[in-house]
Amino acid sequence: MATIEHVTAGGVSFGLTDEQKALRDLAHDFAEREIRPKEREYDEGSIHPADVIAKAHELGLMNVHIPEAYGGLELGAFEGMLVGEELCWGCSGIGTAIAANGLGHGPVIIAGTEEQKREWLPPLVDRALLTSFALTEPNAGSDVSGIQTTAVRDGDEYIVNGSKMFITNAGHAAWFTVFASTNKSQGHRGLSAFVVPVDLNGVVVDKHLDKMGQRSTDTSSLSFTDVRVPAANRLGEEGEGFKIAMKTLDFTRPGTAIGAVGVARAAFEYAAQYSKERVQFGMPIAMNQGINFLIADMATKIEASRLLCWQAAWMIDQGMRATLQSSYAKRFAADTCMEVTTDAVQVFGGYGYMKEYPVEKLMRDAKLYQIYEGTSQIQRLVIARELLMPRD
Ligand code: COS
Repeated sequence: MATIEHVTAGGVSFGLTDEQKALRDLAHDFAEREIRPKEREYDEGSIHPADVIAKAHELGLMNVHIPEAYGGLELGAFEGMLVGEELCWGCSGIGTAIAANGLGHGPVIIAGTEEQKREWLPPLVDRALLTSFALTEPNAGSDVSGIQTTAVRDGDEYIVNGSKMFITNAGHAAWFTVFASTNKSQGHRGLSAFVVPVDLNGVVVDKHLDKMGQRSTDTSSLSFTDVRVPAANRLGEEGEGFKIAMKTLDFTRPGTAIGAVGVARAAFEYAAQYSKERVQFGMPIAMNQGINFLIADMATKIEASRLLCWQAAWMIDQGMRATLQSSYAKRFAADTCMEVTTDAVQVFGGYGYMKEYPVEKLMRDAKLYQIYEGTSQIQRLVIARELLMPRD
């Protein structure tokens, strides 16, 4: 499917530089050679893709935003778009396992002190270590201010108690960014963020959760029982946890949304190809307007989704606040992905519903985009608030 390149309008350039094209081609090639051949087996077995993660890390396709000062590539949010779309075009289960590391260590980049960045970021460059963003709880999903995990100060430590739910890569993570309440009476203003290594006493990875789609990304629940976390591991001041979480999500939501574009593009490609091969009533079904209008709508919505992702990433790279644009991208790309993959199954008809064909997996994988990193309803809530009650 053609993508926009070298198009300029109103002073905004959509052209990719040679370096950006090379990065996209590297990621595409990696997805084709290393991810696609494994996607089915890893999906069926819900297998953690440690081998693929290690190779992505070696090639520089992981942790791409870590600043150069800490050994990283310091790629912009826009470059992240080019990598993310290709990896998830390969398989969003494997792609998410790679990309979610950015969510895990994002709060350190955003809110860490110089010392904290020196401690936590270089090891991620040296080795394919995983990190997790431990925000969601059994009773606090969309409502972040309802977090019940507590962190009580005791000298130069905090004692952390509570549990976390649906945590990406938690079963394989070296450390977690944990959001906990340091002052219950303050609601969202009482939340704080901590780096919690998995080997501290009292940290237990409870359960690998069995999911509908994106099955090769590990999703686990966690619990903390009297875990003594050094106060030096607190990111930002006490009470700044909520805003650190929101700023992290502003940055990562377009990165997740572009994964949905990759999945939708894969579904589109399979459906377009199949529609040209499948003959019914003496002609390829692509000749039928009922099908070719579907194909046209799929392509249009994918293109629009990509543009929204690119816009949000561009704003982030300009240092602008992109809360609204990140939610536009996440909402539209996630819903588009669900629609496009559902339509791809429709184009394949009975075959599309069979596991033997690739589109049923894509439809299962798509659903998660409407749920994680803020449901499509939460994105609408953010969009409406940003439009009707804007903050500066
Ligand atoms: N950047 C900086 N600050 C932000 C912000 C952002 N994007 N969004 C909100 N804030 C600030 C607000 O300005 C407000 O500040 P004050 O305390 O100074 O007034 C504070 O944070 C609380 O904001 P708000 O009143 O909007 O909070 P709500 O409790 O109403 O929740 C939503 C806001 C729903 C947007 C938030 O809880 C959310 O994003 N939920 C979904 C969480 C999610 O994505 N979960 C998935 C798990 S991560 S894989």
